[in-house]
Amino acid sequence: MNTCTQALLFVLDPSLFICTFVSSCFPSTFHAMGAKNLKSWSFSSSSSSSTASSSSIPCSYPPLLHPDHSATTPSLKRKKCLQLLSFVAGSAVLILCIVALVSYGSNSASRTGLDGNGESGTRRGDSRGPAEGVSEKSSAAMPRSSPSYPWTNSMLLWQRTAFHFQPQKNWMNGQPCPTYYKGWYHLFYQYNPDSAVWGNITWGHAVSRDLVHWLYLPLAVVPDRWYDANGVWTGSATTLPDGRLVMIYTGATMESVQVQNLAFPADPDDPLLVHWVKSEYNPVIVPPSGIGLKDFRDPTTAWYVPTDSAWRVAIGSKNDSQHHAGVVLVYRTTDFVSYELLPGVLHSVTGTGMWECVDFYPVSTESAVGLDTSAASGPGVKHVLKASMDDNKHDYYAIGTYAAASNSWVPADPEKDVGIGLRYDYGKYYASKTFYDPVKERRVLWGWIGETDSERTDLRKGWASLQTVPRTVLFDQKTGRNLLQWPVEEVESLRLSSQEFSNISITAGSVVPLDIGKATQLDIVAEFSVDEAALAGAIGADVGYNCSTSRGAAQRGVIGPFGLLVLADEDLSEQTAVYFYVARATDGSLSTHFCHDELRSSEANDLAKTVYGSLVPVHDGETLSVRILVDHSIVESFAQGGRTCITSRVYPTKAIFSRARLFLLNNATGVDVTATSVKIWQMNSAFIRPFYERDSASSIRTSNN
Ligand code: DQQ
Repeated sequence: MNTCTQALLFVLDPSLFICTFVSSCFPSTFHAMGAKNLKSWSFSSSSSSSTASSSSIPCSYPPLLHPDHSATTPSLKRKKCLQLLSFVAGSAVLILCIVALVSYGSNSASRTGLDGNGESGTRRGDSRGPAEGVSEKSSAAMPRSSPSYPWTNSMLLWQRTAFHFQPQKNWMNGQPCPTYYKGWYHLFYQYNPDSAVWGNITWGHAVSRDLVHWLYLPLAVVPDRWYDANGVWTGSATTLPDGRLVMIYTGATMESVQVQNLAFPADPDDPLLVHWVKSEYNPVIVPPSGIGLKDFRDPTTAWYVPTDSAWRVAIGSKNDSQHHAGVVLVYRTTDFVSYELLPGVLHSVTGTGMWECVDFYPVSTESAVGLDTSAASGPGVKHVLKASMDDNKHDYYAIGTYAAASNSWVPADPEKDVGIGLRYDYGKYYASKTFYDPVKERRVLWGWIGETDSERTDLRKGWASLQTVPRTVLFDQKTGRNLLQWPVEEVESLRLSSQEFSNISITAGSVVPLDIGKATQLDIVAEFSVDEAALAGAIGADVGYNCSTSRGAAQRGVIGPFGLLVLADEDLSEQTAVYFYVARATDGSLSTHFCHDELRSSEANDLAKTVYGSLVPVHDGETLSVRILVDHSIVESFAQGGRTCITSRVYPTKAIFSRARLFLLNNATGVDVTATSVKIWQMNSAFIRPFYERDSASSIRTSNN
């Protein structure tokens, strides 16, 4: 950091200045402090070879934050620092004068309601989410004063994914609005056309024949009326029995009141649905009495109730006068223009706060097919209620029984109610949404992967956020208690060459490099078995274990962690661990945890890095299995056929391009583990690009269509 930059930093943020100053003057002290909790274990530098061989774990670990990138020696740096200190002291008076002048100028600008760009409101480039009722980016774990990491352009470029949907540029957030119409899958997404931070929310639009390759279309619905002037927010598509499509979306009015509006395709014969018209009746629903004007958003896909000859639409909210309860209101309509609020609420859970992006759909408990949203409840059918918790930014679901007559839904297990029980994904994942795919008779789930870096880095790289790969959702008939999520089968069309390893022994406290060449776009399916005799002896092992409160893969237990290290560099200074951790209670029962550890995923320090995870049910006779999709900066994992899923957004700085490696890991103290089978496919890139006229001639049609 040069002298001018440091002086400017001193003016803008004294605490950040001190932090940066100390770190650059006394790097070893600073980095030891910062890295203290990160480096309790490590793997030796092991070169990958064509035959997998294990290496043992040495006791030392190079600090992740070691300033390798600095070419200046410490003594020279100290001298420079003293010079800098004199410079800063001497300039302080002058700077304070400048600050006073700047501050006077900006105050007078705000007095006129204009900022430096002559626009009202917040500065261009700043997120307006919290002020407008959505806190869309939560990197709370990231210290506000983290010094900026010296990102290079190639590091940032590498982060762009190859087969996850993301817009060409700028900000995208949840909840997406997916649907199927006349041969095309459509994805409408919350999009800021102007910047890589939240604001100006508009519906971006892309279409696909196969949920893998996507074509960007022009913006679909833009904020141009008083009832959506502050944003065309989340909505849902409903397909009527005659094939017509109705969109209901939340508009944030000029006063930031959340109202529900209607939009229709301008030309129903256009399968691409390029043009949209808004209803002359908008807004069709306004917040009812007792509901906060900023707590009423994200209408669901409507479902038809034959006994009532009417449609129903659910909307999420909260009730602070009832112990901060998250609630779901239900409206009845016959024409989608006039709506009647049904008495009571579909469901509510105290203490959970605002429920965003509610989703409500049936699942078959008897067959492996998806159900249309209007499928009736009854034998063999349960209903899933999912809500995105605005308070903690996690998507929770529960499976229960729906009674249309009484407008109620009851969870099968009240202990695992919405907001306090199961989550779709235990990683960086929020504001998801399903749709019913009539072609393949399946329910498909989309989820939003936010960023955990700084907004300044998002602005620099020019984009922020992605969607997960679309996942099929089924009821888990084996456990009867949870859903199963799995990448849609079309993702497999991207599989290229594969390599297979079998029966690799990973002794306790070792890593095994897997020599697979490029390791940035992968589909991995791995199975593990644990030494039975050792397992039987591990009574009372790690009973209170919890991934997210642990120290990640560094925390050694008797029967875990073991699994894989993805996006790792050769000497393992960067690595994202995907692993199991087994605990055995004193009564002999086993509980298996499935976790992601991001703590060593990047040398960069201006990021939130988390240990994610939860329990995963494992039935007798099942091996421990995981599927992992690695796509540059995204790691999406599905344990035990998709019972527990975790998504990580990571930001490696060294484990990138051809330097990314893959390893097997066993950091348990008490058991040897066998990777009974590891199959790894290199993944092709998907075509995700603008739509050209020639595309209508089905140039990217797949054999599925
Ligand atoms: N984002 C939308 C809201 C929704 C939130 C606004 C979820 O409709 O509640 O961009 O991230």
